[in-house]
Amino acid sequence: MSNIYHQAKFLLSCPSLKGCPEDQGYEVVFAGRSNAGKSSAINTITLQKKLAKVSRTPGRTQHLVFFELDENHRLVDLPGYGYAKVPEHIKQQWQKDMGEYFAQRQCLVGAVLVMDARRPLTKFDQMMLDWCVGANLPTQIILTKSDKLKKGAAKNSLLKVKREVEQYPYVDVQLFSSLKKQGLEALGLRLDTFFGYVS
Ligand SMILES: Nc1nc2c(ncn2[C@@H]2O[C@H](COP(=O)(O)OP(=O)(O)OP(=O)(O)O)[C@@H](O)[C@H]2O)c(=O)[nH]1
Ligand SMILES: [Mg+2]
Repeated sequence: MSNIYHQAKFLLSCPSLKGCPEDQGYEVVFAGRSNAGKSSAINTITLQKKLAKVSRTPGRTQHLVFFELDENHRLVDLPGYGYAKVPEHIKQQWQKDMGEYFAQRQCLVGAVLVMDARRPLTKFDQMMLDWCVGANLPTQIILTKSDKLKKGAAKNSLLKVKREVEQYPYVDVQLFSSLKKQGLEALGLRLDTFFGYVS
């Protein structure tokens, strides 16, 4: 995998689409339920412990957070959706904003859909997947926290999701653990293809 991810720097964060960086260059978004492990996955892929804020409390990331790899390439940490403890109208607004982000963002070249390996494809996960598929977006589903599952259970989870998404040619699935750094190389190679860093 390319080592461009290691040079990721915080660029900006914004509460809604209005504050996003200009829609140019190439962007890969990390999306998924709150507490799934999106921010942790960004830290893992960039080999930086504190780049994206990680928290045990679901709903930590409430802004769209942009990290730049260089002036034309960015990673984006989306707010976790499905968080139960924010008011319903804020949830609705997030959902609307995120739907628009997927549908309208021209520089978006790929998505990493982060799902908990222990309970993948919740209805929220399905909604995100529909946005990705609807936007014809190459998507890597990472089943995180795989360290919390025994080998057989992790494999079953992987097979289950694989079966569900085999109808979509641009969607792939892998196991991932930020804690054990499992699946890091596979994710890095997939990001490389999203960005076009193919050697
Ligand atoms: N065991 C284990 N714990 C993990 C892993 N990834 C994340 N966690 C833990 O899960 C919790 C949530 O992680 P975050 O990375 O903050 O999750 P997030 O999806 O960014 O959450 P929001 O910002 O709230 O949407 C933290 O306590 C992490 O330490 C993993 O691979 N294995
Ligand atoms: Mg987060």
